[in-house]
Amino acid sequence: MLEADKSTAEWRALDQAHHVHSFTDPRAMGVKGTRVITRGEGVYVWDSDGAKLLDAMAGLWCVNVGYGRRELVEAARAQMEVLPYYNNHFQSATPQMIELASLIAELTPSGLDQIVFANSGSEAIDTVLRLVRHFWRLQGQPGKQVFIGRSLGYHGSTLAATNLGGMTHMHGMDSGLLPGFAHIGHPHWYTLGGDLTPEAFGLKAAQELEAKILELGPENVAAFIGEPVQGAGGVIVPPSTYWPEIQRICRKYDVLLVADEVICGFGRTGAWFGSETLGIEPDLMTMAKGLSSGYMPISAVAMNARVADAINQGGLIAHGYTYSGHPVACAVAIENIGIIRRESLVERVRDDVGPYLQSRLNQLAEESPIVGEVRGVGLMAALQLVRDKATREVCTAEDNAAITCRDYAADNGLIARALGQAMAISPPLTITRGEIDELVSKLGGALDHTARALGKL
Ligand code: PXG
Repeated sequence: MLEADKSTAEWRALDQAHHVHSFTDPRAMGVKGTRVITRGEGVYVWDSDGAKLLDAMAGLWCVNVGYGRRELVEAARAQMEVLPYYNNHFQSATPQMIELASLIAELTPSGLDQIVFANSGSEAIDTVLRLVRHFWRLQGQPGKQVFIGRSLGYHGSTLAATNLGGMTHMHGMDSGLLPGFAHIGHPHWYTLGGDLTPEAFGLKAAQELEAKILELGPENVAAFIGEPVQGAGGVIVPPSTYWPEIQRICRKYDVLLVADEVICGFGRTGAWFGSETLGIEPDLMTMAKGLSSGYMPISAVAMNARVADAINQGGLIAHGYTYSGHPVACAVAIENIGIIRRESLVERVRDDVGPYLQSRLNQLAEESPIVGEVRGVGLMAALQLVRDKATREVCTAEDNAAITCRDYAADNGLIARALGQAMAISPPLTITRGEIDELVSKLGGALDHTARALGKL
């Protein structure tokens, strides 16, 4: 299945005839046509017309070590030869799942030492939901069942993950929320902070959690879940006051704190986990994406001793998937972590390319009449597109600014993400300063084009 197998027109016709896409309006795609990506190397991918694109989204925030890594190919091949499949049900294990579990326990902040495997971020989230509810029953508090998430939170698209998330257009597809889920607002100062300082707004946003817990009754609340930096919701980096206050409130009412590290984990923020960057000490963590750099589907939940000990002493754990701890996925994840360590990618993001990217984006924002805010940490960032910088009036859907910018960028060799009316980027951690310059220059071109379309340039 090489790119030369079929022409782009042939791929598009077959695609339209038989393939239903994720998060896509099929009518819009029918007009524009599918972009067929055929290969990747480093920070670049190529499409079926041979166009080379700098992938500033690392796939979907996941290809942390970049494309084309022979070490990962070899790890998968070697494992398939020896043992392509075995499971962890009914007291079985493979060496790979045992080794990976101990590696993850070593990398996560202290105390998160018990690991449950799954195959996607969404499945890890479902796993948390089931294990936490089980935990509270074992604790003799069966009433503690409600999970609190946040608006614009993204935790995946299984039923539980959709309900935990705060994407209203996703809730709409299921005719609203299921019982057992509640939400508070998100901590985006630029759009919601008004006249408050970011610090005062951070406290106010966190205190919504206390009000929600009291409204529901602490005896009914199982856990609060949040991404350290909200990813799909727009790369929302909370003010410094936010997470300490959230944590204080969780402890006060004995509500478990779950950090969804699916995007932030494995170096993205300049630490192994976003919880370290943001100063969070969660009771449970979910991880996926960067765990294997997207080369194989795999995810995990890490639990602290309080939760894990209760569950481990609570009888049969009636949970698990056929592919939980799949040996090929584990072998690839082990090698992927090896690459991140050998190439010091986490330190590189923290000390070198992360600060460089953020400072180049801030320059870009100063020069552009339509970028009101650059937010980000490490190698994740978003540029807020605005009508008016002085009043912080953001663009609306009618302006179509982010889509205009994204499409122009793609036509000119750059994949960036339109998130609401912001442009998001999250490139491979292997990106060089030279490639960041190329990224920023292409993004600048797309922003200028958008500013002209909006009559601002
Ligand atoms: N948690 C977080 C924080 C995520 O970002 C998931 C859970 C679910 O993972 P799976 O592997 O089930 O997809 C995610 C996934 C986007 C976009 O539009 C983001 C994700 C997935 C698809 C699209 O930016 N993140």
